[in-house]
Amino acid sequence: MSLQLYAHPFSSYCQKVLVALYENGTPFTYRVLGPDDAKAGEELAALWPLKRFPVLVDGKETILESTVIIEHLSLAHPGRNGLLPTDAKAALPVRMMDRFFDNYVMTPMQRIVFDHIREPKDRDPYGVAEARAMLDAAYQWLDGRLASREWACGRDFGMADCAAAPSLFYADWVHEIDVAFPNTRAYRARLLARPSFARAVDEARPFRSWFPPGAPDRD
Ligand SMILES: N[C@@H](CCC(=O)N[C@@H](CS)C(=O)NCC(=O)O)C(=O)O
Repeated sequence: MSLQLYAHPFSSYCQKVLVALYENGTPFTYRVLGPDDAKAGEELAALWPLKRFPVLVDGKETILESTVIIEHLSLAHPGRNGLLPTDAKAALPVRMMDRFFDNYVMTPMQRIVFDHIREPKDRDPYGVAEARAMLDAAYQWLDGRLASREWACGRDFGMADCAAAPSLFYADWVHEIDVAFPNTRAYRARLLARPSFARAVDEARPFRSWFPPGAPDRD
């Protein structure tokens, strides 16, 4: 049975998984969530009542969480890019950097984005200021790490880069990476030039008007 991915092209966590799939040309059925396919939304709610996406269905297995989906793909559907080293110890830095991008780039980025959806009376300026400070600290730490690395963990593009691509892409839209962090800025540009992520970005272009703070006229 083919893989089925419940996802939306404009969603950052879905792009993370799409990059992994596109890196390896892994065939899958794309169940695009949205008003054009109510059935896909109903199926998602039945599979995962928390209704967060992406969700991957592989035969009888339902796999939740973008990181676990990529780990599943690398074990069950390995392609030319393994995405994670097979050696357990060597895989740890990849998992560490995946957590870094989800927790300290994606999470504060989403906090800023979601603040824009709230009624003005419910906005949280303190939380947004905290998120901006977190992003600056993350950009700075990453800048040092990338001084000697092409990708998040060195020469091989892997799972951590799948997480980095959409998180830095959108984070830069809400809190631009300062010119004081040239390695982080150059890494984001390399990610955008990577064909797997360039494809995900192109597929999401029609939805840019949905971006709550307003998408900038670039990228
Ligand atoms: N930790 C989850 C996060 C998934 C997530 O937050 N997805 C967002 C889209 S980027 C979502 O489902 N949003 C729907 C909502 O908040 O109702 C993962 O890694 O897959």
